[in-house]
Amino acid sequence: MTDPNPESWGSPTEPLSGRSRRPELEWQLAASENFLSEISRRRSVRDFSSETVDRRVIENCLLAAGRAPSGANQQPWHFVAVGDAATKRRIRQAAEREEEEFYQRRAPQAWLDALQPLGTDQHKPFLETAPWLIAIFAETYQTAGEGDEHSVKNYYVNESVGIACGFLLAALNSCGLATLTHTPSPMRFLNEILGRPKQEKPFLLLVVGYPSIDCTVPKIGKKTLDEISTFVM
Ligand code: IYR
Repeated sequence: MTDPNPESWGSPTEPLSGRSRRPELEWQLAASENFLSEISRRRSVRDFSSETVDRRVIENCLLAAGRAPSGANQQPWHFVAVGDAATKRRIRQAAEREEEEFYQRRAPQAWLDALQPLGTDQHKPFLETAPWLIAIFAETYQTAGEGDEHSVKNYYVNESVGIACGFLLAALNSCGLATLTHTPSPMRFLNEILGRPKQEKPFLLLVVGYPSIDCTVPKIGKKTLDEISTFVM
């Protein structure tokens, strides 16, 4: 039988702070509109300027990403923020090798057709131009350290890391930074270049900075509310 005493169900609890008040509807509508208008400004950018971004801004955004909910609160993510020119160059070289393979041989014609509106190709100069690259790794299981045979499985890893990346994109956008979600495939070269252990699967390579002055973006739209949602009420 379940123990009726909630204190014995799990870890100790604490009062929920800061979220007990029910907000006024007017405030809530304005907040949702502001968030929508801010996030609507986000575009995937492929022409970056080399203007620097203070490390503390990146740190705050990573802390925001780390607030994401995760399976069993295992927080199965690791972020590597790369601002070093030599490391960015190595990443660009490795990514372009994979991309060339992709565009010249691996990608089926249907995939190339789907990418046509984006105007992408194997050349990725932004991996060197942008001030920061953030490689996000998904921790499939945990070990106590190198050589440790005993491992603990993580749950809902892709969902958890995907949510953390969403938080990160929103945080970076909120402080006026442009981003590109880049996924050279396969991305295992990131483990080697960045010295991450094999249980960490490269999940996403984020390019972060400011758009170049003459930056253009493809003319593409987003689906309407009716297209993306259904209300049952
Ligand atoms: N990784 C390649 C191809 C690519 C694939 C998808 I799906 C995109 O939305 C964009 C690009 C590249 O970065 O060029």
